[in-house]
Amino acid sequence: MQNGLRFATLAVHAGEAPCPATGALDTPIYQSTTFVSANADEMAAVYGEQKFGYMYTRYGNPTIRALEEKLAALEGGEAAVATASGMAAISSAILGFVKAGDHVVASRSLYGAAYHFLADKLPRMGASTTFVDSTHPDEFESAIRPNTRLLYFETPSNPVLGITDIAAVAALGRAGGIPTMIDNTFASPVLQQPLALGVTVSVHSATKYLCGHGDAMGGAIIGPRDYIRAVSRDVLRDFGGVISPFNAWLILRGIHTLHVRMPAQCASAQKIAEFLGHHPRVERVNYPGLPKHPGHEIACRQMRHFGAMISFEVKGGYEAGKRVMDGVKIFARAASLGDTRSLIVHSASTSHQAVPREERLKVGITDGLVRLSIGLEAVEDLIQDLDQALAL
Ligand code: LCS
Repeated sequence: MQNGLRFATLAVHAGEAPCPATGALDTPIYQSTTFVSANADEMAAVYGEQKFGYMYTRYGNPTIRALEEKLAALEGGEAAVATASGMAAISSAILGFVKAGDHVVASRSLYGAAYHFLADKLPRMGASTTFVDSTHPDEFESAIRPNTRLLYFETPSNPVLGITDIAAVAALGRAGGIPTMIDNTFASPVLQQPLALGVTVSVHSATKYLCGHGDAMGGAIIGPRDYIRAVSRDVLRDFGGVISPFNAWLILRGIHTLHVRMPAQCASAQKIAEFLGHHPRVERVNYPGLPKHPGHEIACRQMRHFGAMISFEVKGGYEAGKRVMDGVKIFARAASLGDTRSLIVHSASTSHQAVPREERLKVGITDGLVRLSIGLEAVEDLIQDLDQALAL
């Protein structure tokens, strides 16, 4: 691809080209586990990497390769590797930096499974994590130890929409010679370009906005070429969390419209957040596009739009939150996010039911907290739906 092309052109074209053999314009799904060599010498050269070629889909596949090149182009990274899920991306990316005896400083406000990986799984491997409030980057700084090998955070964070100053954390990492890693799932590369702000590695649940249609699981790691090569060979090949060619193709197709979907979903989210902000039954709205949000100014600096995720506290606590979730007619009562369909979750009774109340309160997951993923329906219909559910 030519340098200097704009995001929309890259979203449509990067990583893809018509098939030279057939002229097929769309990238074929190479639904094959293995690839043939002409003779023993050629196979030896492919294995030895003296010659470029495919041999086995866990090691690489042309459809997956197209997705990886598109992801690298969109995120402005040197290279990318696609994975089976967001958690495969997060766990592999962390293991690309961390070994026994190492230490990680991570935000406390993270997607639950990412938190569990850092809090429970890393210690099993002899590494440890200190959790901090990443909305105060100085907390990162004071938690750094001589064996700290990674600073990890998510912004906006799931589900409370906390905003971390990306450039500030990246600068801390650079000053200490420590790599930094962001989960860029909530923003997507349309809204936020963390590598340009100095972050070392960006990870995604591609299951969400990148795919965009709620029909494929996937993940992505984007960063320096040598690191991506090391993660692919030393972690993914052995742990096995590779994406299927079909899911890679669905995500490739989803990305073609990412730059059109995302601003539309964000515009609706802004209107819904403003509506909720004025609603008498709503105690508080977490949306970085509202001037009242504590991270609003930072979000204005580092995001192009403010995202399509909102959470809000319903007056009346636990039962009131459940009532809103039960009352909606258009929003789907479902986990995940980034779909064309709008989704709703009452966190305390569903996604966070296993988390002790005091623990979830510490990260702002209050009893009446309801999370919305805003889709592509007419915003007036979504507002009406919430209005009638809040009136019940
Ligand atoms: N990172 C973030 C910010 C997420 O929200 C999720 C999943 C992941 C990583 C993991 O990605 P996966 O392995 O599922 O592709 N978030 C979910 C959620 O909020 N509800 O269900 C899944």
